[in-house]
Amino acid sequence: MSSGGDTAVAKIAELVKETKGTLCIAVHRNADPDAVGAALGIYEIAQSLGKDARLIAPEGLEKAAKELLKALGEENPFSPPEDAESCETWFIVDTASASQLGSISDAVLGREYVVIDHHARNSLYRGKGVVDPDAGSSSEIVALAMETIGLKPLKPTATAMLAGIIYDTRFFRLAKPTSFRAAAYLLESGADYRLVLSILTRGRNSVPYSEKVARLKGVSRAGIYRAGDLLIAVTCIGAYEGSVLNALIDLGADIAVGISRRKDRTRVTVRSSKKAEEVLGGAPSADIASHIAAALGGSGGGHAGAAGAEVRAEPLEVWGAIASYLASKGLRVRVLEEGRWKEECSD
Ligand SMILES: [Mn+2]
Repeated sequence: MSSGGDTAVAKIAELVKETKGTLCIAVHRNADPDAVGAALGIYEIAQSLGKDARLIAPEGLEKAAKELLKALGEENPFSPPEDAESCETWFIVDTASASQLGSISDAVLGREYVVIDHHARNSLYRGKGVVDPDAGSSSEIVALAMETIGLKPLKPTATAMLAGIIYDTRFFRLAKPTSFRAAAYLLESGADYRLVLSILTRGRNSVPYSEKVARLKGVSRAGIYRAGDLLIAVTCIGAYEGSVLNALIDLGADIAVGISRRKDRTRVTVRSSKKAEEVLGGAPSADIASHIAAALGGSGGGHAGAAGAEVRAEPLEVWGAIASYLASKGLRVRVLEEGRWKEECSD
């Protein structure tokens, strides 16, 4: 279904040109900076072609996106969902499914529409547009489309699109070659890099107090192990598992495991790095979660980088199951530092 690549990107302006009547550009609900950046880019392409264009946000913008627009001195350029009725054609950006369109879903799907997205699975795509999982963001797809037609975005748009790329690639950690190419084009067009960094890092200080405590506790309790070249961190946590494990991955772990005791069961959360994927093959987080579930009786599954399992077993048995998964890959676990997670998880 994908129609990625340079030739497809070159067609985006053509697709805008072909639209008839009022062109509306939709983002997903609770739109993030990538959705906003990509939408503003399409809006500018449409304006440059003399189209009557409108931006529609079905259910508002998320915090980082609001702060971005505020810092750019833009009044919220999005029209309310009620305006969707007057739209004759649509561009849907950064949105993978009809449910993400919320209340405007029927208005959009009843019309001609074009999809611009980078999610691996997009159930809206009907052959018109670009769905390129090899792109790190939707904003970069649109930026490269602008470059193709020699259209330099205005400074606020360029800045918003750069924010979209940096946000979705987690500060270029998940960047693809096109992310850097597009970022270079946006910077050359006047994007304000320092403003983007200050907006996107500001959010970090607004992490709730309890989440910060959970992260610090999780890190301080962690046991550190080595299997081949992979570093594994295991910790015992009761809340904010994802946040704690992402912090451990950021600190250098290739596999981070959070074990959480519940009354009669043990919840296991797994995150893993790109390197773990290269070394172990398959989808490591999901494979570990499934292995734990199969070994100990329970359920488990997820994605390559993030997964979870729930079992009726002791934390030490969970660790045993992880070690047996690694053994099945020919890796023996060695202890670098036991940490305190076993004690913390033992009552
Ligand atoms: Mn995105």
